[in-house]
Amino acid sequence: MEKKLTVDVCLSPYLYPVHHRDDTIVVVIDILRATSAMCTAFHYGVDKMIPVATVEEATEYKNQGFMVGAERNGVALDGFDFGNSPFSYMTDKIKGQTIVISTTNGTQAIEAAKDAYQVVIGAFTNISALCDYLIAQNRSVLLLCSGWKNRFNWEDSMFAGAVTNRLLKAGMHKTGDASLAMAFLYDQSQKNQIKFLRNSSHAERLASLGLKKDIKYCFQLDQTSIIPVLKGKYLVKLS
Ligand code: 3SL
Repeated sequence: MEKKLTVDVCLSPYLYPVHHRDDTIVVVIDILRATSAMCTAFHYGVDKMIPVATVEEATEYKNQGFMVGAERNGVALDGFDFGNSPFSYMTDKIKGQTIVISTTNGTQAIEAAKDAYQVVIGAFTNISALCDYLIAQNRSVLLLCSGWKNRFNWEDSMFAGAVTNRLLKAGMHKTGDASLAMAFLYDQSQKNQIKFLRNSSHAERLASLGLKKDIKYCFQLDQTSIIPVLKGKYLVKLS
């Protein structure tokens, strides 16, 4: 009998234990801005990234001589090499390097899912490569939204809706009402996506920090075909 491949959406890392299945690929999503920044870093030649949940861990790595990106509440933390802006990773100095990264939500979601069958990183900037990969795996998928401090957020959920739609078109089946709702909401909000986005809490937060350029970049489709994947404690380029 052919196996039924499903796509599920988890709207917050807090809910991850409820959605976890041993055999699914988990896509971690933090559109503004952690997973967009990670895709950019790999596109600009970083060799590995080490996502860590706490600033203490980030500090330990910094003390060992690693380059480290650290952000909390949208602000780059003092004493580290990078924040969480994709633009800060558009530099030759990251080529071939291992960079540690700790962010408010994105690295917490990676931590939550680290024992999954496989964890890959998704963003609008790698959406087509990501969907092609997921469709080719013949395996169920869980789209894990990083949200904001365990709350629902607009941009991660919309991305989950966009990916769900592509996977459904490829013959996968939705499971649970979150995937049903996000696929529907994504379609319905298409005409007003900019308006919704502008009013979303994190876009407002980043705009108030003068980061509109980052928001614009993070919504550009297919800037890279690289998919970062978690191997042990490292994110590496999926080969
Ligand atoms: O939540 C995160 O991990 C960050 O992406 C938040 S921010 O966009 O850097 O504010």
